[in-house]
Parts: sequence; structure tokens; C-alpha cells
Amino acid sequence: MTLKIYGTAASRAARPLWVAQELGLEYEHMALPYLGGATRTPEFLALNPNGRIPVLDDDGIIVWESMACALYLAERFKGEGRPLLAAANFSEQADILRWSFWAVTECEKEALAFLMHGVLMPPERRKPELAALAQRRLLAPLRVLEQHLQSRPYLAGGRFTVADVCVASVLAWVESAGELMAACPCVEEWLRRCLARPAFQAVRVMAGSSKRD
Ligand SMILES: N[C@@H](CCC(=O)N[C@@H](CS)C(=O)NCC(=O)O)C(=O)O
Repeated sequence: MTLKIYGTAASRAARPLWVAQELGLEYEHMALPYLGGATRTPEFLALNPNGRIPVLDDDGIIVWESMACALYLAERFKGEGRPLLAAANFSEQADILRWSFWAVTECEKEALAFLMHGVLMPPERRKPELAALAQRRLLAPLRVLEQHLQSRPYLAGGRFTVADVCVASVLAWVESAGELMAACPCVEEWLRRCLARPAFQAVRVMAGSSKRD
């Protein structure tokens, strides 16, 4: 097996793992945690000098940055009877790129603040006001997505693509943000459909079992 995906599924490695599952790829999952020093070893830093997961090793081609990993896999493994997650033309490519970059530049920071202070941290360490602020700050970008989804089922090409993986994997962090979802019903419905896909559910199971390890 020549494709390796580094990073526990309970991390941004969920993004390339989701694509790999959608495409039915064979890969080796090196489920490194991001805490505890595993990403600071000389071997790991030789793969990603940033010391972060995820990383892909495709037979010696190294990719880091989770969105780059997802986009790379979609393009690299298109064809051969697999579902087409990559662009079929330049118009789709424009949509895939702009929405994927939009998710990390316009939404990820606030979505992470909501995840930490609304869901993940032990209740005594959470600051509910930061979770509330994150929801308020996400309203403007999510209204842009809401408008886009009012007239189409998916972000690009009228079908599920890697753009949906990139954006839904960020917005999965605000899945339980009630106020935000209520204000953007098309986003909520699209997100529910994306996250219900068997490939994403498989990654959630992997993430759940890594937390129990
Ligand atoms: N922009 C990077 C962020 C990667 C990142 O922050 N990964 C976290 C896990 S989700 C990590 O490795 N943290 C460990 C650290 O920063 O030391 C990406 O999207 O890949």
C-alpha cells in the first residue's frame, strides 16, 4: 500500500480521511494524536516541519494542510470508476477552490472557537460568551453560503464534490450551533445531508474509537 494518511480521525485529518472513504481508496491510516509529542519527532517533522496533522504520503509525494490533502486526493484519484469529487471543468474548479478557501479563511477560526467553548472543553473551562460571539461572527459568512444553497443542492457542479467535504468538515464544528443553524436553514439541511453520508459516518466512528484508545 503506497498511500498513507497521518493523523487521528478526531482532528483535521478527518478531511482527507473523508475523501479517501468517499473514493473507496486503499490507504494506511497512521492515526497519530496531535497531543503528546508524536508530531514533534524528527521523523514526523521531516514529513511536516510545521509539526501538524494531517499529512499525506502518496508514494513519496508529501502533502500537508488538510484542505490541500483533500483537494489533492480528489484530483489524484479521479476516474477508474470512482465517484467524481474533483472538478469536471474550469467552472466547477472555480467553485471548488473558492468555497474551500472560503471555509478556512472566513469560517474556520470562529467555528473552532465555538467547538472549543460550546462543545469540547470541560464545562468549567468553557467561556459561553466566546461560543456566542463565534456564532454571531459566523452569521455573515453563513448567510453568503445560505444564498448559494438556496438554488442548488451542493456547492459545485450540482453533485457532491470535494468542495462539500472541505466546507462541511469545517461547519461540522458548528453543527450544534442552534441560533446559527436556525438563521440558515438551507445550510443546516445541506450540512445534515453531507454529514449523514456513509463515508463521513465511517470517519466519525474512527474518531470515536481513537478517543477511547
Ligand atoms: N492549517 C492546518 C492546521 C493543522 C492543525 O492545526 N492540526 C492540529 C490538529 S487538528 C495539530 O496538528 N495540532 C498540533 C500542534 O499544533 O502542535 C491544516 O488545516 O492542516
